[in-house]
Amino acid sequence: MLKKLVLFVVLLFCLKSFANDGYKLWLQYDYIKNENLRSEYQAATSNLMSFGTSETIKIALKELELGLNGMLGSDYKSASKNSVLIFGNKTNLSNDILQKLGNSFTEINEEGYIIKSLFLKEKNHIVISGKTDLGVLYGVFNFLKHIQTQKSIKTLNIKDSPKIDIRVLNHWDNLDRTVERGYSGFSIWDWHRLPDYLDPRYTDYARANASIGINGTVLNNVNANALILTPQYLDKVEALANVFRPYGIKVYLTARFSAPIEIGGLETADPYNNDVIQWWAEKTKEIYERIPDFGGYLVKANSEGQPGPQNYDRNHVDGANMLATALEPFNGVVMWRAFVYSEHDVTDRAKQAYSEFVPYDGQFKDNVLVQVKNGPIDFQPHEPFHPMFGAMPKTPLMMEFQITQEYLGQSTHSIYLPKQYEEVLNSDTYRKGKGSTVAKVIDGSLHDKKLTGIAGVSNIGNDVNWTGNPMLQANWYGYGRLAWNPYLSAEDIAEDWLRSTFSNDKRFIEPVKQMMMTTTEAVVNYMTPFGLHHIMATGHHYGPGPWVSNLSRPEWNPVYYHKADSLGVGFDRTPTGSHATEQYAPEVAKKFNDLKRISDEDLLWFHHVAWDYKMKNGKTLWNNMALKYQEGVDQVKQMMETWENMKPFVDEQRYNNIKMLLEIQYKEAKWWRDACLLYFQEYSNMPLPESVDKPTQTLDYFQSLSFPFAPGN
Ligand code: BDP
Repeated sequence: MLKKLVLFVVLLFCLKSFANDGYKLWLQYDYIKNENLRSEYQAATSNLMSFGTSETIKIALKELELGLNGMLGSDYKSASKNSVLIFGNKTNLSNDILQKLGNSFTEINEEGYIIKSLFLKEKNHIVISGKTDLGVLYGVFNFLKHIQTQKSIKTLNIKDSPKIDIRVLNHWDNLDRTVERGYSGFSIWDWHRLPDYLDPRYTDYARANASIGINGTVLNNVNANALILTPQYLDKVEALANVFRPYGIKVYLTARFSAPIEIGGLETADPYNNDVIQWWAEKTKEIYERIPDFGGYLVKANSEGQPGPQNYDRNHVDGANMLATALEPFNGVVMWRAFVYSEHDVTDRAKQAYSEFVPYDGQFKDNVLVQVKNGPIDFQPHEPFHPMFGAMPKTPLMMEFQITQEYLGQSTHSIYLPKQYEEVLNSDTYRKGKGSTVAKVIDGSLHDKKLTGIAGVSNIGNDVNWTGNPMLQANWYGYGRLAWNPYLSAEDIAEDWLRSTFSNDKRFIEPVKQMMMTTTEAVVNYMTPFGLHHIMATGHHYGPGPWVSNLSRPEWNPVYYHKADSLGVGFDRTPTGSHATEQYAPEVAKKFNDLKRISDEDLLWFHHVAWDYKMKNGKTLWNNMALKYQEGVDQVKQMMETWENMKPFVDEQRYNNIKMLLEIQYKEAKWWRDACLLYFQEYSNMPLPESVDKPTQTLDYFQSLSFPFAPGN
């Protein structure tokens, strides 16, 4: 009997290392095998004392117990009687502890936390505190991260606060559970069974977000359906808000501008019409009666066919301010998107958002944020930063990053996006001299903003591992970390993620971290080197389509963006072309205009360059382009090789998962290289350099491929 039991336990243990479906994300809480470390952690945490009775504090306690049990073993509590781990918000702590914490509380904001080691009444204490219970929860997650990443907890003295107020995910999820640009299954919101059936996944979602500091979620697609605002759906939204609340996650909804007509029975949605104003006021009140901490509305107006104030000869300010007035009594905000472009503007799509919005600076109400995509076109593998950043000193500008990989190989390509986010955040707008980075615009420090925000278009779906590819969990994680602190380094975040998600073994972390750090460069190389952009196939954007020229709107066609001809390739946005560079501060514009100073990665974004143009390295543009495509392919090969060597450190399930996906990525990188080079060669009329692999198919073949059921469309 005993033998059988032992066998069973051993078997269970082995199975564990084979099967990890990735559902637990970065909250794996794996047992720490290093005995010294384990006893250090055990000694410090064996007595937990929580102060406060809120749901949030209960969650913090549960999380500590779960994490410590997992990492230190179930007997950790008996380790020592001489130390105490105390957590609770400021108002609940005893005076002697408060005295020891001194003026720490003046250094954190409402969501911030303190973690401090102190000696009191003959005992070692670790105190985790904040001004609010939510701050305490964030502190608890941070403390657990210390142990997950195996840092010393002997003398802790941490004070940390989020630098951005609104840190939201944008779900482009539809009410029928399809997800626009979603590549990880269907929407996790099971609208049909809500509000009565509460999928445990809602709690797990809130917990994962809280663990990285995300504090809001926009539940539905920016291409909005007005039904979400009907009582039938608000019942469901309310149920979700109740689940999320103790985790500090506020719910926001996208507001379809024509909702007063579609569900309100009015004849107009004109923001100057009194009935319309009244309708929004009442609708908003109805929402707050259900959800007192409702965050507000996200609006896509007069963009890609969505209705908006311009349908009534009003402008964006009129529309945004009307909604802001309705939200004002409840402290709600409007996130008004700047992603607008019109087929009637023949100059340059990249200029339109700036041209349309910058003149409105100073006219929006205080509770309006203008939400701007990271670059001026649309979430490309590489874009220069959006010229609006820094150009509207009187308006809070929110960053919109895309976590889902609409244009970056979707969920099969393992791309570590925080590297791209970091580049954007570090870009210097020069709006108030050198050092006026995009991060300073977003966190409000450049122009002293009271309200700040950041949004990430979610890559989450109902796939068991949430993101369709375990490697892409890092993008959700990294987005959250940068939303909390936009000055963190992508490399440090990658390391934390790897340690929390897979292993603390250096032989694993170093190579995989290096691999992750090359991925954004690789995808640019094998898809759109030197500033090429928007050359993806039509509609689903899956795979190459630089030849596409038959779409009804000029700026939907790849040929509009690359402008390849017998002379050269690239979009001239300098003063000899569309003048788009003039939308940047003079220092930045000068650099972009100057062929000698512009960085290679922005070259064809801003210039039409001859095929035989000699680049900085002395080689022609054509040769460099071909070599870059090849380099991208080689980089993916290298990623595969790195991963092959990681087998000993990763459970079999996730190891194989990632391995198969890397093989797809490699195949598709070659597809991109071959299709693009064959196509551009028709214009350059130049041979491929020796070291570039010869395409194995014809251009006709690549052009004949079609994917009617590619996801996310
Ligand atoms: C584009 C997407 C489209 C979105 C749009 C947006 O192709 O699905 O609706 O952006 O951000 O990238 O509104």
